[in-house]
Amino acid sequence: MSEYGADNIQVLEGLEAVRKRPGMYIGSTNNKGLHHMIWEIVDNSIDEAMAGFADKVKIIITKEGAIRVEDNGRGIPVAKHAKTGISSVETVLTILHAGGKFDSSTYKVSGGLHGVGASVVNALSKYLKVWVKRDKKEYYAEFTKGKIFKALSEIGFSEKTGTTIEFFPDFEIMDHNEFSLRTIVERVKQTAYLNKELKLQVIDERVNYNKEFYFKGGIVEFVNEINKGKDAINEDVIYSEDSMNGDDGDIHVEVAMQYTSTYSANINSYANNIATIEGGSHEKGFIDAVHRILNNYAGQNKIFKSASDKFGVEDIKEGLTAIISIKHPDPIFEGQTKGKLGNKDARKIVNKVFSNALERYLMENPIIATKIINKILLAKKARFNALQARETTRKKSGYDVGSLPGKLADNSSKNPTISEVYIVEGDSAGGSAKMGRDRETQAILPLRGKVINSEKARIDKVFANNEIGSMITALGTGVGEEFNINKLRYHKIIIMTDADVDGAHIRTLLLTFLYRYLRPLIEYGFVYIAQPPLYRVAYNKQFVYLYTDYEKESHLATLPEGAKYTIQRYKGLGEMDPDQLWETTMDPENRKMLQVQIEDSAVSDLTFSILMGDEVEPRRDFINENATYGFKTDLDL
Ligand code: 0RA
Repeated sequence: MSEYGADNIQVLEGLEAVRKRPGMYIGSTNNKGLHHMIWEIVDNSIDEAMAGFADKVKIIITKEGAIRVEDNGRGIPVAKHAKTGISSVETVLTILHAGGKFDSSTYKVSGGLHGVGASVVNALSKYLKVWVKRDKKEYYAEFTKGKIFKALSEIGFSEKTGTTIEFFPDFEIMDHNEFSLRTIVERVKQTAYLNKELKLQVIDERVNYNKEFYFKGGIVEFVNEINKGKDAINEDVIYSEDSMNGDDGDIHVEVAMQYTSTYSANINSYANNIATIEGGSHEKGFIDAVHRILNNYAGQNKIFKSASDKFGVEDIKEGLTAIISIKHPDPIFEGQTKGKLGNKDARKIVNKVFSNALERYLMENPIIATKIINKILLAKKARFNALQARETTRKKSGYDVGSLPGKLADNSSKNPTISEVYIVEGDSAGGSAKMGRDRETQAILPLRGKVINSEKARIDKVFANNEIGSMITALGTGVGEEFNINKLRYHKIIIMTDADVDGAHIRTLLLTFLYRYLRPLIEYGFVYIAQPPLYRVAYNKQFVYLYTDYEKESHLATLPEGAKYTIQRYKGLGEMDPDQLWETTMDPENRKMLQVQIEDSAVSDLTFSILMGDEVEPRRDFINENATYGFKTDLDL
């Protein structure tokens, strides 16, 4: 074990820079940046646990709305730091250690997305308090806006060891938001699944919430959770774990997978506990392994008619749920959202580790192996039919690739960055939208027939659906292997449905399709939900549009007692004339829209399966509890 010391801190720099340009260090000052502050602190405790020195981390949202993180690790060292002349605790919390690592002999989760450390959180906090227990003593220090307020001192005795940090964000710098229990639990739960030895406890003192997350089975339990309610083909999750030497030291690999009788793929990868939503080398290595081993197995067992016959990658993905979790000594995160693992060595190593495990599993379980092979044969057949269905749709409707669906009222600009397409439920609303729109930038695609449920239907049926077909053509990107984001014709895809149950259902069907087949459109933030008003209140010859029940109640409360007003409740978009629709829902100056975001793909997969899958009961419960359809939505004004 290397000692924490001056050598490990490469650049000493004050915290003024952080307060001047917070976005550079914490990503943003919005709600996301605010929660990022928590992970910067928690990750240090998790590192301590992953190094084998702690087994429990507590995250507490205090009554006052501060965050307190407690671990039972060794405690941050308190001795004087050679370079700074102050204690190591104070050094860690007040000096930006660019590129510095405490201890490179262990994996660091904090080497991840930002990995900027506790000092950045301190700089952005109105106050930060730290308690350290070590060497039979307890120490305390306090900071304000990153500066020492009470220097480190001994405050008592303790038999225990560990670190506790409490901070309250400085809302002069961070946007005024509150910590979200849901966001915290979602991330904590994921971390607990990925580290089977770790106990994570979340307490929200504001609402008396207290729960411990501890999954002895780790990612095997994660897969079971995702597949709850689905029909498993291999009852027991196939699992393997191993460490192998890569370019920068040992890479630790864990993979769990299970086939179900569903049609979509749920492949979720992580590197050093960070979700790699754009995939990357580790995910490629896994897919290579499954693809190659299943083809080999089918070949050896004379499943194919000719030697050149093989499963495609898309075939082996159908109904496949997997978690790939690696711990890499020096992870590189690339891509648009820094969500793609770049390390080349991870591909080979994951491939090798999982190939061995899968090969052995198939040999030892020939009956299940046959079931899996049969499932993939069906997928292969369906993919062939889907190609034909797409061809037929093109021919039947008299257009070839590139020509647009007849019902699309396109906009005149050919510049995708300023172009928007409204996908509108029903012909009458479509008519109003066409008349009310800005013709240069806004295209209208009215939906007439039923939108197919992409969760329950196989790929060939999905592509044969007329509404899906016209949507794909209008968007321009193509799907599957043809998908090309650079061909996207509109940078805002806006779903506009009625504010009733049917509207919500159609919206969910559309989102399910986009999520399953055109996920990058959501990941890049191109997908929005229009927010038509629910009410129009007329009073004293004036009227206002109100978008939620809360807004309506608040507005009515401002009217004088006994005021004579009228309320109109809009049930459908069709009740608004073109001018009203423009003014309330489509005018970029006035409209409110929700941007669709994926919080965590594994969790989203879960909510999608619940919403759109076969199980009726969990689905009903879920709709009652949750209105956001597994997506987080942010206001975009
Ligand atoms: C460096 C060295 C040692 C512990 C830590 C850092 C440490 C940091 C944090 C941050 C939150 N919780 C933490 N727990 C431990 C240990 C040095 C030693 O005792 O030998």
